[in-house]
Amino acid sequence: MSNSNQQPPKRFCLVLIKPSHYDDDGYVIQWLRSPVPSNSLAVLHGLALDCARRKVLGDNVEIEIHPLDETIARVHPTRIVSLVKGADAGMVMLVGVQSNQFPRALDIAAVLRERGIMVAIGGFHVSGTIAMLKERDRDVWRAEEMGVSLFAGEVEGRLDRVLQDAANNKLQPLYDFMDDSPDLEGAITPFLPADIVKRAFGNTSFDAGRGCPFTCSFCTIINVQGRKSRSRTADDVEKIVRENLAQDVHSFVITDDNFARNKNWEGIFDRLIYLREVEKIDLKCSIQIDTGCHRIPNFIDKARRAGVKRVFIGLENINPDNLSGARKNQNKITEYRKMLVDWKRAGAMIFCGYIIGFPHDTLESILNDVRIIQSELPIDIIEYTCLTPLPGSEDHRKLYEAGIPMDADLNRYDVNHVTIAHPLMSREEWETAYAQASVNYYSDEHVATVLRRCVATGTSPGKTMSNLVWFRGNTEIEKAHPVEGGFLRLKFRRDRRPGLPTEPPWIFYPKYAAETLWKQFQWMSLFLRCYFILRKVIKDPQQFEYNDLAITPVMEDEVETRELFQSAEAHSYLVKIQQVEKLRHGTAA
Ligand code: B12
Ligand code: SF4
Repeated sequence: MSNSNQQPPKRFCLVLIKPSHYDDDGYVIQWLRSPVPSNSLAVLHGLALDCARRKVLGDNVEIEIHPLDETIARVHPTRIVSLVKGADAGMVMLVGVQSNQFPRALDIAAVLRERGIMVAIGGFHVSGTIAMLKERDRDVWRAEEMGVSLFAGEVEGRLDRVLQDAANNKLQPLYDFMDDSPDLEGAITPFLPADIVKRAFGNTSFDAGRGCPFTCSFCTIINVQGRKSRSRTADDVEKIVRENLAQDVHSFVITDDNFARNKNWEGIFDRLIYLREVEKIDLKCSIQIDTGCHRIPNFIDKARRAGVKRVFIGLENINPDNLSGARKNQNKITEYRKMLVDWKRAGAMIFCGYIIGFPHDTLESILNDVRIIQSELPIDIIEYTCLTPLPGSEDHRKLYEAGIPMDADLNRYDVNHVTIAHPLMSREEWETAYAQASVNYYSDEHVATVLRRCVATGTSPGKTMSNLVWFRGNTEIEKAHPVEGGFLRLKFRRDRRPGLPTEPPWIFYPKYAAETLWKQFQWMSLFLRCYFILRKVIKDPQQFEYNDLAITPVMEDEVETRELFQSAEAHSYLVKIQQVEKLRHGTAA
């Protein structure tokens, strides 16, 4: 048959946008470079590529995909309208939209919907509120009103249908798969193109599994992804690694909330060990785990051999009453040091999440806890967050159902803002405690201590110093939470939150230039200060003999000697666990 009779292929334009959110001044938070790429975007992009390859819209339709991570790329809604209208058909997907990103997502959607573009939105805010609330959340309802299609649940195995509905102009108002979580074994693998990965300092991300068995009341994950571990296989993970090695990407952020409870953790580690030790492939990764992971036989040792260089641990608090109030009973303060020392021995850089604003916290208790952590626990980096009733969590549902006031602006649900009242602290005290905890932890003196511990235990002091600078600088200089921080803040005059005035050029540009120069100056001086601390530490002839309360091996009498166990709350916790131990061994409590 002659080619001249064939129709040229039709183009379906699919734009995938992972939105950012607004800063306190109403400008979109964006950077020239930002270290953690969006796994939600990687997942949707991987699935969309698969749909394009399989030609799910028909043999004569090419699906062209445009992934955009707004944290590192400017989103021009009007240009996107032209892009979609320039094709034969198309749609925009707002992906992985968290609660704090929902207002920004709606602002993008509004422009697109006004111009007749089909838009669908999914991610934790839609899924979490649909899972937990009896009524429709106010902002989700606004999306529906605009004619935005909602997607609740996970899209593996379901993207064909959404795309086909869009191609037939029959996008449904709601796709609800909350009761039917897909199996991840053999699922299409997440993938981000090299140009996005480069802007994330060469890191890419993938989720090796979803779901967590625990029941923390502030957590959304268990209500959205469930409590049963669903995992990718070792073969899937090898495929992800090889696809990325092919584009010269060697650094992976594994985004499972709790990789230690991934049912395939061992098989996945064994495969990574094979790649590193037998095939001599240079790869490294970061994982998130819980505080009980050191009790899993071989976990830490295999993590080390699999190239785990950074671990994120949900320590959350050192007050047992706060932990049990949040049903985080798996966090046992008596085991913190053993677990941390084991990771130190494995040479990993330790990042701990720490929540500020639990009901028993006061300004004084928080600063006292920071001091105890500094002297007794071998943590490298602390990531502070404000206790936030995140939509999708049990905390949020309870407050919502009880009619207790919560901040109405979802943009503030970024765990960097106070959004509820506290029983013991005023809002100002809570905000002061949150800011001061960071200032105190990242003091020059403590930076020196952390670096000394690194040298003595075999973690890279240079890399740790860079992370200390990063966390301190993003908090103090950029006023951004470090995990959503970046290098060189970008601001666009016209990208301001609706409702706030567009500043005239003669005010905006000089202010932005002065602010940028001042910030770079502060970054430079912070870097140099920490660099000189590092030099002093590594020039110390006694550097390898350094020892202190935090890195010394765990001893029997610690509950009597360490300040960590001297509070009234710690005392009653110790009594309780001693009673449990006695019962377990058959003696009367
Ligand atoms: C890795 C991670 C990060 C990474 C990367 C972000 C990312 N999304 O990849 C970093 C470190 C940057 C990060 C930062 C933050 N994060 Co975060 N993060 C996670 C984590 C642990 C994994 C994300 C992930 O990969 N999920 C897997 C993906 C595939 O799931 P998904 O996004 O839901 O997408 C699926 C479906 O929803 C659906 N879908 C999604 N979008 C769409 C769109 C359409 C159209 C369709 C059809 C389908 C669809 O398909 C996907 C595949 O099935 C989650 C918890 C979790 N388990 O998800 C928290 C989580 C998303 N983060 C959260 C928060 C609060 C934050 C921060 C605000 C605060 C902080 N300090 O941590 C910042 C925000 C910064 C930012 N710009 O994203 C909350 C959000 C809660 C909420 N109600 O909004 C979560 C749920 C954790 C928690 N504490 O409860 N995070
Ligand atoms: S351990 Fe982490 S992921 Fe699991 S329920 Fe608690 S907060 Fe959620």
